Amino acid sequence: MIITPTIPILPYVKRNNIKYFKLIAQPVVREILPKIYMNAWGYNGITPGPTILVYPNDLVCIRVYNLLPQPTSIHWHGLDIPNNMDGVPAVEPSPYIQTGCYFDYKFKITNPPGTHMYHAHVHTVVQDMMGLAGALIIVDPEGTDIDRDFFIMLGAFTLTDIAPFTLPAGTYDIDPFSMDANFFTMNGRCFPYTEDLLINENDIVRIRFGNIGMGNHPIHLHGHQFEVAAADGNLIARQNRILKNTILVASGETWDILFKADNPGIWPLHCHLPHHVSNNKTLPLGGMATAIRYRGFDKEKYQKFDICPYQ
Ligand SMILES: [Cu+2]
Repeated sequence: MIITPTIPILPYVKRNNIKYFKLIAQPVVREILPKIYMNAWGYNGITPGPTILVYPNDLVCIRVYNLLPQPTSIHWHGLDIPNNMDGVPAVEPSPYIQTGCYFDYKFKITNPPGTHMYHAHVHTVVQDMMGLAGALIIVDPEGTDIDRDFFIMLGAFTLTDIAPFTLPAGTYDIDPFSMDANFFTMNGRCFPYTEDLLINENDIVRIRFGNIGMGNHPIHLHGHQFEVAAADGNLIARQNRILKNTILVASGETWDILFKADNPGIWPLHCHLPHHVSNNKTLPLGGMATAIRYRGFDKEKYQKFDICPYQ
């Protein structure tokens, strides 16, 4: 099962061997921290949009409605599909979806299992930065030895009219042209409002990262080394994998990492750029951070520092 904390899986209806999905591009209000809301754009009421799960060789029809105040499209980022379904009308024979209209993207999933994304590709400088993006994951039908499988979309937003060094409750607009983001998200929320990744000791854990945005994010995991298992949805052969504890997730990239849960605790998983783990320049840990939390871990027992750890 693929878990996308705080983001739902997109339902579908199957008829005549075709999977029918529906996405509505629309303005959404996203609570990124308790009582701090941003006026964003997203799909089906949320940003990032719902996660699309498909299998190799699936025939899909994804109907995209446009309730935005300008034309839009969806680009199926990383998928090898026909030119007219790729969603870049400025270049390709693929249509603009005008306000109030819809388009059916119809294609066959020809890529192997892997992590991909979808995002708007009209007025990209605005629409991507307003939040029009989501995950499209091609699931391995063979199943795997993965016990816990997470997806995290990285994000960065510039909220306007909020004084730096403060976090007043309110609803704020996004400046999509800004190069100076003040809020950094995992699946559309900032720490400590991100959701922990719950695991069990001895689990084999996969975390899939995606990034559509202005920034590049070196994501660091504490307490473990991980295998870099896939790049842009392409599996890396086991003998070619490197062990790391920080992976740079650049804009447009997806990376899958794998590790064995062999060090019980509550371990940070966060972007290593200091500005990206702050909420609007305030001091406490915030932004693009979450925790890997082992079930049953007794934090209080480990807080007794008078016990010599070497015994
Ligand atoms: Cu970052």
